[in-house]
Amino acid sequence: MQEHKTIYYKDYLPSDYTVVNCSLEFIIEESSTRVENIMEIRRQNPSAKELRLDGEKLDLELIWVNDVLLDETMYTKEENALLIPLDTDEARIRIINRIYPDENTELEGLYRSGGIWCTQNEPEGFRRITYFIDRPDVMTKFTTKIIASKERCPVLLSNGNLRGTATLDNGKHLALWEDPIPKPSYLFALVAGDLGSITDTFTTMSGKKVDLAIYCDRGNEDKCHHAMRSLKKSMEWDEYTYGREYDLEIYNIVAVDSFNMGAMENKGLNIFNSHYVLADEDTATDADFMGIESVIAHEYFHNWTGNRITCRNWFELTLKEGLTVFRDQCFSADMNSELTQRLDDVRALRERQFVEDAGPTAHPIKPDHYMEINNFYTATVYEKGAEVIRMMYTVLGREKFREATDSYFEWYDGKAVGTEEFLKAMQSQSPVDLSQFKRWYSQERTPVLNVSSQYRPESAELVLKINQIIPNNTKNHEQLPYAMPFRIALLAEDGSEYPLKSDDVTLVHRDVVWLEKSVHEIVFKDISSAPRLSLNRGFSAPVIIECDELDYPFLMANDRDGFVRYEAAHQFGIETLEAMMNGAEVNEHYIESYGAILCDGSIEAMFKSQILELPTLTTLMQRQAVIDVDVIFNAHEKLKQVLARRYFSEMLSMLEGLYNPSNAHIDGVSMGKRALKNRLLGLLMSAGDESVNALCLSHYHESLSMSERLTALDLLENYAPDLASGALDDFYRRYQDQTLVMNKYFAVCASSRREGTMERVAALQENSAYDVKVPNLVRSLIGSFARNPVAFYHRSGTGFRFVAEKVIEIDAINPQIASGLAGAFKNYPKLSHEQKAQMGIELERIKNHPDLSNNVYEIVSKILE
Ligand code: 0A1
Ligand code: ZN
Repeated sequence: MQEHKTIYYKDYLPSDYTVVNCSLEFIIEESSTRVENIMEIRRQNPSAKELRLDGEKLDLELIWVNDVLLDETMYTKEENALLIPLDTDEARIRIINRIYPDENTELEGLYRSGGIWCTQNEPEGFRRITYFIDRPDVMTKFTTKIIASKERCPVLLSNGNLRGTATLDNGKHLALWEDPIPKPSYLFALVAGDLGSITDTFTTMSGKKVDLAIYCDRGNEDKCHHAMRSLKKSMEWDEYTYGREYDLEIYNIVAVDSFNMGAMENKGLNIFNSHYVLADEDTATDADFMGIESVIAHEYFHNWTGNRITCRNWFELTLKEGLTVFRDQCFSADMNSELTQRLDDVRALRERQFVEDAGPTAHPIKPDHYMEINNFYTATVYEKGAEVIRMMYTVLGREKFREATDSYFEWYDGKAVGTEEFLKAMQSQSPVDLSQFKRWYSQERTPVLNVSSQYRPESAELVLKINQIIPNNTKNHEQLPYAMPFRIALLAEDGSEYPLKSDDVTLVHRDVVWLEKSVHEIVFKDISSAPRLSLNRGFSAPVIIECDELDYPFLMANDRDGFVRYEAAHQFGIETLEAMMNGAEVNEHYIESYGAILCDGSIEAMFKSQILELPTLTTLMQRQAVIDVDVIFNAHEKLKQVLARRYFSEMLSMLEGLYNPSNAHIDGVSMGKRALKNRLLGLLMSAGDESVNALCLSHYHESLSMSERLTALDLLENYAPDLASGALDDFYRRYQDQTLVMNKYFAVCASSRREGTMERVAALQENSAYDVKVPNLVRSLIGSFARNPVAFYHRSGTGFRFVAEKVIEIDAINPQIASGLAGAFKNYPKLSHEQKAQMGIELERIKNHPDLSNNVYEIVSKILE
């Protein structure tokens, strides 16, 4: 059995040595790559006597220290390190080692994706390329020489600016890259291969010209234009919004098919999962187009928040990720609709992060220990991290926030820092003391605000009582109340807002109260009649609200805050469904309020489609003390049916009005129409009407946009299986050669709520379009199955067994993907006795598997704790 070590934040010490310059030479050959690494080392701790270099899976050939070749007695080689005695303040280390990119199935370090050599070094992949002090607080100037066959690899890329190329003997050529800006090794990148590209230029605000290029597999160049447009918009936005200018002569993006995550912000050479680059109207959904825009922006924004100012250690990951997610969310809001973006972000947060925060793998946005840092690229570090930044933005307001970020960039440019430094910059402009606010960084789980009110007509006062309920952490220790901005309104009969006047609380803005105490009793004055409560407007704090006084129909119809309107419908839906789960009939008031939204011609299509979405199975599961998927699923289907039957003709005629088979435009209005059309079709299909099934089939065939075609396919699969098989065959035939579309095909099959899904998923593993070594395909087929509650929680227990087998099988290939999949078991503590026993057996089986990775071990042992 392997030893699984825990690393603690409290043990952090600065590095004894640093690497000032690193000059790398790669000779790329078919079966292996030779790496020559010359480092200028400087001692930082005067009492240090031994240099420790990280290195994993490296074939060491030769080492020199200050030009003296070392023999094996002069250094110590451990499994993952090289120890060299070194008692000088400066030294030159030269190392030659060999690596094997074709054997690298973990996709960390240098590996081959298709025929392309590429790298992924965050967080600790560089040590699989050469020996190095592989930690983010060691910032180095890199130069990179790449030598490879000119025919196999006409394109040779690395970070920074291109300093020269040359043709060599034996059909080889070389490229020399120099990155003038010191960076941690996790931002190092290299790409070599035969790639197509599109190019463009961008002129920065100070007039410097930047050459832009996007590289992809030959033949896909036409699918890169949306990504290029997104890149240019991002560059402009960061100049305008944050005053941040790009700092190199070149910005390259490369799309590869095998990638563990979405994309990577390597300095001047981003490497992307092709899913977040390639798109055209025929093959990409609206969500794909939006995803590309936001991920391109995210990686670009990292140039300042992550690369120039980086993290002192990996516990500080949210410093760059929370901030960069916040920046990309604001960018997308500015490019599209602010409200739509906010609702999507809140929805994603609650579906993924709230679930994580409520389960056994919960952790603070700044964790204080980890076994495997790769397990901490989570919804908590990213999305909750972004909400924490957003709260500060809300408190400071746009202008002061900008001043604070200006200071942050000025004070810490070129440094590796932590969240404390960011908070210092925020505090410099904050109207309130942020000391207590810092608890958001160190505590875990989602706080609940219990809100009640009392109206005093005689004094025209409203007393608002807000009680923070702070859950214990995963170790069952008590936690302390948070400070947060809480945006509220007290609404009069016509939806207008009473001005908020109170001596009991700090109003950081007109409509934002600053909560700090576990209990607040706030008296609002001059309220002439009993108001309606409008709470947590815009989702100003990432909390759960409990309040039994909310007038849902009123808020749905009258609130001027789009989030509260949406939220009223959402909560009303939850209450209706939960009552049905307990045997009640459908709430007639809900049906009426739903109909009012449906038939309101003044509501913009995208917003309407968002409001009309019923609470998801995941949302409902999360609220149950003991999870019972069947009960939820049945209530959900029944409610859809009731709504569809009640508003059948309205929905049908609205659907027809939205249907335009020739419209495949990628703009907000068209996307909104498609979203609403898909929502209505989804409701109508649950009614079980033959004519709607036929209509769905015709939508499948006639739609020109992938969003519509895919929705129709999914609905046929779930509601009209007789028609589905022909449509699935058609889809497969059309797109079998396009791996990005095959991901969608596998996802539809694996998300099916019909009986027999597991058997079909098992069989699809043999399909020629499937490859267990390609993460996107695994996520689409196996990951979608594990996220399909109806199939995964099947009473037979076979869903648990199947996913456990896959976790073990995939762990031997790619531990990061395997541990992601193992997260599917995180509802273990909330299962019924019988299902818990079934899942427990599978979790034990995984945990006891010999040679299990740290990645999977950490997740499974937390779940079993
Ligand atoms: N920094 C990237 C995310 C990323 C992290 C790890 C990876 O491989 C192990 C890849 C990408 C981002 O935030 O986009
Ligand atoms: Zn990021």
